[in-house]
Amino acid sequence: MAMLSFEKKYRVRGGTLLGGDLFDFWVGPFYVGFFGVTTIFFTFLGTGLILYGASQGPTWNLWQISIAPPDLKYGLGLAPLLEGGLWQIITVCAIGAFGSWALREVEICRKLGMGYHVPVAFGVAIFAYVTLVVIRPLLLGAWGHGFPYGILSHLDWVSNVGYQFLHFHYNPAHMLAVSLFFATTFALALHGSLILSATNPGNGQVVKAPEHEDTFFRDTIGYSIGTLGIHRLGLFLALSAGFFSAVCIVISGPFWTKGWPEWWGWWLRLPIWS
Ligand code: UQ2
Repeated sequence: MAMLSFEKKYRVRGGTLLGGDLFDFWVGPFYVGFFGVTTIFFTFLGTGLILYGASQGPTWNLWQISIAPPDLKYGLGLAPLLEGGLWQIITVCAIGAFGSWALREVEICRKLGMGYHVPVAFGVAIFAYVTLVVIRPLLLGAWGHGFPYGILSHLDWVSNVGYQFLHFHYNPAHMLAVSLFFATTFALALHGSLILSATNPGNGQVVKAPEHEDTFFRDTIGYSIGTLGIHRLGLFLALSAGFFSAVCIVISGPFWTKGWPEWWGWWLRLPIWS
């Protein structure tokens, strides 16, 4: 079905979670909805506050601009605007914008009668962010444990927190997350190359079907996961990578305070060695 006639058929009222018919309309190609309005609100407010924070800082160098969280002495309380208060409001705006965007996706899924896979997948990314700036700081007792909003400063934060645990690569959840990130790129490389090889075979040649795709992998490794299966696997690998990234940072501090290499002492302490 051509896009324009498809849109006529599916650009229908209903499926909203909040606001009823009030915001149930489109602006050009974009669905608005109650959560479109809240997305715009939080995005503009948050971005404006970042710009204000930058104007109060020492530099306009894009790489060096940074909005820092409060000092640890403020604990879980509110901090003055220029001493982390901006970071706190910007964090609320970010979560408001990300959450609104996810709920707008849900409303569009409902309109189209589709599954909620996309907003659920986005939800895992939001969860990873919220773990860094809310859950872990709450568990550690200070907003100052959040990461600063700056291009270079957030890299410094990752490096510093990593070295606090001597060698972060020994964190078992970090190992899992990294392996899942690699497996995700491996799966997408296999899938992307397979699809292009079948559907773009070269001038004058006929486009190949899933039978060819299945046969390629049966011939090479004796197994094909299938056309639907590869997408289930891809989603599973990618979401697992994000999930275990959140786990690896939330256990660092709240549940393990020594160096990560030491964690592996449990293996040396097994009674079977004596
Ligand atoms: C496949 C299949 C596809 C694919 C790919 C495979 C026809 C178009 C890539 C092969 C994938 C396998 C065997 C799984 C590999 C496992 C990991 C953990 C990366 O069989 O079906 O559909 O795109």
